[in-house]
Amino acid sequence: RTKLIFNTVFIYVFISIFLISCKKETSEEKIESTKSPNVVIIYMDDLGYGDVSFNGASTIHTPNMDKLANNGVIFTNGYAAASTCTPSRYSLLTGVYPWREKDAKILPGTAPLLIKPNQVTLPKILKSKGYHTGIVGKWHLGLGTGIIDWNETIKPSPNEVGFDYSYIMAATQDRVPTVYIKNGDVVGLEKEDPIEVSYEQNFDGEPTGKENPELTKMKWHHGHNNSIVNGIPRIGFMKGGEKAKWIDEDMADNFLNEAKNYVKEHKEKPFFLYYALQQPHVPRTPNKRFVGKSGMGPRGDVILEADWCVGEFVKTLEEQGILENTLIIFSSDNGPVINDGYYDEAEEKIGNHNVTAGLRGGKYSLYEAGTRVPFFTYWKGTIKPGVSDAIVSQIDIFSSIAKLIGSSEKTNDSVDLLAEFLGNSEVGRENIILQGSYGTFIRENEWVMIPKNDTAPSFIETVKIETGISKEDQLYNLKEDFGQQENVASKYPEKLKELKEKYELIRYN
Ligand code: NG6
Ligand code: CA
Repeated sequence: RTKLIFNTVFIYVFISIFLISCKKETSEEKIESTKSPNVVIIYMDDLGYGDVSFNGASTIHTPNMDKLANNGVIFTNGYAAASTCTPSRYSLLTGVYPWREKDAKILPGTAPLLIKPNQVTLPKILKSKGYHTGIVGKWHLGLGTGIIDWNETIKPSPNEVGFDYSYIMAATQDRVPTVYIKNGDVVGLEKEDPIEVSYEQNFDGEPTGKENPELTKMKWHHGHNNSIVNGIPRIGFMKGGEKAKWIDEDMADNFLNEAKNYVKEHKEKPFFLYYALQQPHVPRTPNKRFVGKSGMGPRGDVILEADWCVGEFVKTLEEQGILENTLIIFSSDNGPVINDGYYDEAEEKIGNHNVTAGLRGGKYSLYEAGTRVPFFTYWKGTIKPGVSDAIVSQIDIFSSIAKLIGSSEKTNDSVDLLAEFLGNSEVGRENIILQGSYGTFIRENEWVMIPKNDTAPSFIETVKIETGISKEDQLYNLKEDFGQQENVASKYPEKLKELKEKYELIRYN
C-alpha cells in the first residue's frame, strides 16, 4: 500500500513538473512559434534623455510614448552610436561603428550615399528573410554618387541599399533640398520648374536669409542664412521646384500618413518599417494644432506633436490587428540641443525642463547626454514590462534583429542583444566606443574614459554645449557620479590605464 501511495504521489509530482515546465515559455521561445514578427524602428531626431516623461520628465508629458515604454523595456543605458545624426543612422542600418567610416559625419544635402550598394544592411537581411522593407522620414545618409540631378530618378537611394519603399527627406529639415523624395523621385516636381541645389553658391537673384531677413518668419541665430523656403532660412542654396517644396508645418502629418499607409498596405506580409520622425530638430515647426500646447515654445510643442504621431501610428497597428505581432524599437539619433541655430524661444521658454535629465553635455558632446538617449522596446504580449540598466546601443539592433529572424548575418561591432531587447537578460554590452563631434570615448560597465585631446575645442559657443574634450584624460564613475562632475583619473590610475588600453585596442585595430 505504501508503495502504491508513493507511486501515485510520484506520478502526480512528475506530471505537475512536466506541465509547469511546458507552460514556462520565455519570449524567445515564443518567437520560435510566432511567424516573422513585423519590426518597426521609431526614430526621433535630437530628442534628449530628459525630454520624455517615461524617463522622469515632469515638465513635459509624452503619454503615447510612455504607454509603450511602460509596457515594454525601458533602457536607462541605451546609446546612439554618436552624438550627431549621420553617424548614428549609419550604425543603426549597418551595425558598424561610425568611426570606421571616415565620411560618417553630418552630411550636406548633396553628399553621395554613404552606405555602399554592396554593403550588408539591416533592411537587406530582413529582405532576405521575406520581409517587405520601408523607410519613411529623415534619411541623412547621402544620395547618388556625387553630382545629383534632382529632376531625374536619384540612384542610389535607400532603394538600392535594402529598402523596397522609401519616402524621405534627403538630409535634415534645415537643409536643402526641402522636398520629399519617393523611391528616388522628387514628389510633386514639375518639368517646367526644375530644381537646382548647391552648397557652394547662391543662384542669381535668389533671396537668402543673410541678405533678406525681411522675408523670414523665423530668424537665424547661427548658420541657416542661405536660401529661404516658407519664410525659413536654410543651410544650402536651392532654386526652382516651387510645387514640390514641403510645408514644414505639415511634415509630421505627412510622414505619419505615409507610415500609416505603409502599414496598411503591407500588413499581410511581414514588414520592416523605419519610421524616422524629424522632431525636435530645427527648424521646429509644429502644426497649428500643437502651437502653444507645451508652454515651452516650438521645441516643446513639436515633442508633443511627435508624441501624438507615435500614438496615432500605434493605433493603426492596433486597428490593423497586428500590434501583437510587431516588435517596436524606439530611440533618438542623438542627444538634445536647445538653440541649434534659430531664434525659436527654446531657451527663453525652457523653464524648469531639463532636456538631459541631469546628464552632462548634449548633442555634439562626448559627455553622456550626447549619446545616451531615450530607448525602449515594446511588443505587446511578448515583452514583459521592465526597466533595464544593461548597456545597449543602436549598433546592436543589427545583430539582434538578425537573430530574431533567423539570419546568420553579424558584424564585429554589433552585439546580439536580442535577449536584452526582449527583456530576458540584463547583461548587455561590457563596453562600447561612442562618437562625438570631436573624437571618441569608451564606456565600460559604470566607467567612462575620454582620452585627452590638445587641439579640439572644449565648448561650442553657438549651441552652448560642452564637447567633452579636455587636455587631460578624463575618467568618470557613472554609478557614483551620474552628471560626470568629478574626473577621477588621478584617483584611479590603474583603472584609467586599463580603460585606455582597451579603448586603443578596439579603436585602432
Ligand atoms: C549643424 C547645424 C545644425 C544641425 C546639425 C545637424 C549649423 C550652424 N548647425 O551643422 O543646425 O542641422 O548640423 O544635426 O549649420 S543632425 O541632427 O542632423 O546631426
Ligand atoms: Ca539628430
